[in-house]
Amino acid sequence: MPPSKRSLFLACLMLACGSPAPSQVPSSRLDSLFDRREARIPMRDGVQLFTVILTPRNAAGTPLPIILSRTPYGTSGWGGTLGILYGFQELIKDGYIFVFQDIRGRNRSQGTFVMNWPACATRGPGCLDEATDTWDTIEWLLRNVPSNNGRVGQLGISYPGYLTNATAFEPHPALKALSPQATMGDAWMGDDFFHQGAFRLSYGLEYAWEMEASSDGSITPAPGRYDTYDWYRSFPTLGALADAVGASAWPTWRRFVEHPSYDSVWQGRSTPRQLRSAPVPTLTVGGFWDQEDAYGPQATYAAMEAGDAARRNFIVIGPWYHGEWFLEAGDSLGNARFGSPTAEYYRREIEARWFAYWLKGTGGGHFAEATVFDAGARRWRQFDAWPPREAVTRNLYFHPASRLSFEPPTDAAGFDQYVSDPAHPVPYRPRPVERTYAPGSRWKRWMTEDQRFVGGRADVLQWQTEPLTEDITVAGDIVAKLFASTTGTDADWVAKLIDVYPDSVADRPGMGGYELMVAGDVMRGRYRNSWERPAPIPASTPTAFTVDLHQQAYTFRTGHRIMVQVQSTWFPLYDRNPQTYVPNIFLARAADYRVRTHRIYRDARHPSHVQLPVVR
Ligand code: PG9
Repeated sequence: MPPSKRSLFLACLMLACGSPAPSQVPSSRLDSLFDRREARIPMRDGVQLFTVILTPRNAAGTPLPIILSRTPYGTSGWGGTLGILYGFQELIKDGYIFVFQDIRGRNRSQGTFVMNWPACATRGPGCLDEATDTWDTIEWLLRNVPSNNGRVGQLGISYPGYLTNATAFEPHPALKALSPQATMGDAWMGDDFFHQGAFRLSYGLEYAWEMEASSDGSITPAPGRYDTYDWYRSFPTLGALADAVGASAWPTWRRFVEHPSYDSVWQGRSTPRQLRSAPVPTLTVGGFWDQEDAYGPQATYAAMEAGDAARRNFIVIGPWYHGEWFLEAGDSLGNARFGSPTAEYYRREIEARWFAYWLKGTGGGHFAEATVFDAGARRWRQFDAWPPREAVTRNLYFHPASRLSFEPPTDAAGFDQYVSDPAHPVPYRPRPVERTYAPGSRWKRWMTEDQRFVGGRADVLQWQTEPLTEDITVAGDIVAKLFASTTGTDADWVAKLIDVYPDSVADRPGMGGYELMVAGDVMRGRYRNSWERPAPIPASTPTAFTVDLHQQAYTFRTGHRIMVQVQSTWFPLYDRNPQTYVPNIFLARAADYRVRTHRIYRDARHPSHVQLPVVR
């Protein structure tokens, strides 16, 4: 595919186009709606950034605000002028000048692309980063775009969401509203490339391949098998895989290899670690089932909230995959049904009103601090703090015979165990595991797959409650506290919180007994005491591990059960832990990968449990 089509295709898959948007506007309407102008905007160092400016034809000289979106995926793609016909329909009706820009080194812009370009450590004349490029762009737009009203908003989803957050490091005074959406907040801690130390193998490799084997996304990753589970498993080590595909030529892959732990390279790229307040009114948007960047919106909102004395910081989290709210109706995700078009509601009632207030001064300006969708109860909820202050932590404890209950264990000893074999890892979703962004890939909905597909495996443990006699609603942070041991010296711990549907679901018989993952994540055991300084796990010794499962707003309904699953592989989304401590897993030898026995303890001294934030 030619480069421009390729990047359009890439962005399309990331944002899941292909599922027709509910009320599509034919693409020929772009020309009838807007006057299009292309510009090469000079940055302070002389580099020119390719920019498309769309001015509504019917504006007739009325001063309008500008909405800016910057992208690495091409201004003609879904994050640019094509997407405008889908996700921006409500904004188009209200009347804005839309501006799309290729960032440095991507597509038609000059300069060098740096994946997640770190913000300047100190601001000054020599400093250059995404914030300075955005400042220079806005300065130029204000002077050169006729009939702008001097007010600018910025939004973007995913990488463009990260770019929107980056603007906050040095916001231009004309910038009046920001909406970072599905933002990559911290690529090591919980977003695209690592989760709590475990490397996102398939995503990290395929994304770096797509973005860095060419400057315009024109290279498609080409795993040698349709079922990439088999393909990734055929390489005994990460080094063998990298050699086979030439990954050492890609800067981001080299970053993985040279910086496997949470050092200054990752910390310097983490927006939550650096943003301390919201200098501009900010509406952060995320999805609870975002398969790429669920953590970023939660973490960046929380970081900005810490210093938000001016009350400019707001959050929306819906029942969505990565960017679903931009293109779809949002009434379902995989087999989960939400009872109403949640994405349409968000675009019309929240996003459009948000920009109209801050950029045009229309509306009352009353926005809930937090608006979240409870997919179990199928309703939107508003809170005046996020996580809600009224949430009470209740612990769900593991017991013998696969039981889970709010009663702590009293036994003096007790554990369940499994054999974890890196040669036979647990798939993270039902096979075949198509290439991440392959046409028809089930990537975007994997987090809502029925977890029964692994329930019968001997290397997946599970505990579940009796059918609930009343609804239990959670809102906020969910955390698994595991007491575990390995016969080796390193191990990964995956914990999943699951809603088990009743056996009989009257209106949808096919959902009988469905196991919907409400929250889940992985942590790499070597980082249990420090993300910066890994250490071996003492062999065969009960040891405490914390797995952050992040946030949810969800009602487990009467008659449903709550389940927790624990396992040690989630492949090939996460690489295999050798289960033998080596200083750098990217350099591990085949002989380091060993079969180990893992125990999860559930006695009075080692009461493994999941912490639930329970609200009314
Ligand atoms: N999840 C993609 C990404 C964002 C930021 C860094 C790396 C990858 C994206 O969809 O843009």
